[in-house]
Amino acid sequence: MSLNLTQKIIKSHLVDGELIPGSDISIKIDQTLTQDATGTMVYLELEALGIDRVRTELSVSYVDHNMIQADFKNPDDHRFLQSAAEKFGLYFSRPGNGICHQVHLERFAIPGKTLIGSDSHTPTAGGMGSLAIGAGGLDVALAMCGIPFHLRMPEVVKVELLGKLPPFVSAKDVILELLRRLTVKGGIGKVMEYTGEGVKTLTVPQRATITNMGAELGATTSIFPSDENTYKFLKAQHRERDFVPLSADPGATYDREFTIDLSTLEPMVAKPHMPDNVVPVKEMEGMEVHQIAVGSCTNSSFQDLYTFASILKGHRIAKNVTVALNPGSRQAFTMLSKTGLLDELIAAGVRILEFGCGPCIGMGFAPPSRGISLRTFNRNFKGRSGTPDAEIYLVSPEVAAASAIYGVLKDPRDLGMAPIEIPEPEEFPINDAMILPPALDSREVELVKGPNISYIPLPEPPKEKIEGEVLIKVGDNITTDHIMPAGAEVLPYRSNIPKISEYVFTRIDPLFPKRAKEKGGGFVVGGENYGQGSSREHAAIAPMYLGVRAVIVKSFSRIHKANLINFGILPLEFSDPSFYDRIDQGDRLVIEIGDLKDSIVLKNITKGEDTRLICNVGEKDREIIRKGGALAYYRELLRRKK
Ligand code: MIC
Ligand code: SF4
Repeated sequence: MSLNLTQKIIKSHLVDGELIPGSDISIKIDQTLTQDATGTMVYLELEALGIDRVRTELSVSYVDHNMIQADFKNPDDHRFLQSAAEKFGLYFSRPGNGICHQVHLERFAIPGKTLIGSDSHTPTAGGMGSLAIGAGGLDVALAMCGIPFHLRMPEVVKVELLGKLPPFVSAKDVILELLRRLTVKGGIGKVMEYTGEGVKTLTVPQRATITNMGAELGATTSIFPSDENTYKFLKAQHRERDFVPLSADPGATYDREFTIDLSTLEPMVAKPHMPDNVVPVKEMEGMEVHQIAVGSCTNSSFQDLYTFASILKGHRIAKNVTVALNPGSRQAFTMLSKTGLLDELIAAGVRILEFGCGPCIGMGFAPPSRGISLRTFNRNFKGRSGTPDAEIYLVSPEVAAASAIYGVLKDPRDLGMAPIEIPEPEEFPINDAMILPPALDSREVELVKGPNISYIPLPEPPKEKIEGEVLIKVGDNITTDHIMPAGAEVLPYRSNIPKISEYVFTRIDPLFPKRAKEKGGGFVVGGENYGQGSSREHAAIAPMYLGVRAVIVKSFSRIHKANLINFGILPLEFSDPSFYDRIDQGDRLVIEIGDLKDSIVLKNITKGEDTRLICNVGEKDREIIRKGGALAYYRELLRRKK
């Protein structure tokens, strides 16, 4: 039978289940990655699971999100992560080496391998032909213990690319166009598989921009075939031995298909406050801009930096804008400096920030009040930049550069410049000195924990009947940034659940944590696509710590739902979505879960009404919830295996 590329990789890693969309499957995981903001929990979980050494082919711990080091908390986390990498046998990418996804693409990703990462943009490695999936931290810890990754078999969507991008139109515009067409819910339960003649016109970093931001579609992952461009990239990384040619079988079928003609695309912009609020730049040209930020895991490859710098060459940034760059990796930046273009950026007045996530996750370079900020990033959720009333627009490096010169949103095609020939390096400068290899013998290594590194609270197994108040009612597309904000104030508490729980939902309702504690916990009610965005399991652990027992919504995002299950919070969906309108914050609810079947009765005592809720999870997940979460469930399993 002819298989598409996604099915081929899943089939070759399948441990359990069948390739039937929607059914439960588990797959063997070859590689894992973590970053510091989710990683501290992951290694506390690994410690709690009681294993000595990771069982994957390769696991890497990156430090890229929080490097502000305003006090001891942050460097303590880095030291803990380094000691954990040593103890459990991981590679450790030191602070300042670059953003996990960019470095992983350069140095570790391999076509045809499975990768899960405790970061939602792990699909970046799909640009290399890896099946790369974002997951909650505990799922990544379990994969490191050799436990197969459990998911619903996704539908596979064929995205056929035709033609070639016109000058000054970017890979970013491809994914913005997809977001415009499909919305932030359009990819849920799906893998976006790219095929067609247009594929060979895109380099690996351009493909990675597209697969990276496929996360914003809610897709399980996105993937490109592995072809001669993949070989060229790997060879330039001195990794040609990792090359495997991969593509869909001739005659492979897909669950859905559509086409994008690259030659018809134009520069696009995602307006505040959602990545799918996309219009052509032309529609908004001339809008005054106060700040421009270039970088993030979406657009900070050498090619992106080269494009940005080539357009700025010989210009000064306009006096009404400040412009900053956070390069994706030391390698990309070194390469830029070798071309001489770094000097041009400095001369133009661009501020050079650290090689890391930086402003993308609100770690510095916040916009001014009501400021308009253009960013080459992937998320523009309200408040994420650190300035609650800022307006964030997502654009390509080409649009960012043109706008930096004029101080207004500018279509780069109107600059009158000759098209930029982006060089495809024959060889990248390889220097892995900032990646510490796994220790050979780690029996004596101790985990180094600072005073801010706390414990992992565990949920109670659920009672047959749960009664409580609706602590908050929220709308559609609520992100994990709404549930558990990040940024410079909150990120230092990622290793300290009691402390970070004081910030749950505070971007929507500052009184939420206090109310949840006073009421002794209760329920959260939400709309469609609840929990979209990041993979941070803190958006489940911290509400669980505050006593949230069930989240009742119209529909969930994939990673957040898995995190709720892992931490024993019941993920429930309305069988009749109109019942959502008949519940208010403060209503007293009872849910009778009995032995946790898929249909559960909800009684709204305040309104005197009943409805049915659906607990749409597989049998294994039911058992996990019954046992009081995945840590308790798997700890017992691993102990028995020993
Ligand atoms: C993000 O882009 O939101 C993050 C910060 O990278 C998160 C991970 C985190 O919250 O630590 C993600 O995308 O998963
Ligand atoms: Fe870092 Fe931003 Fe990428 Fe998240 S989206 S990994 S914060 S650069």
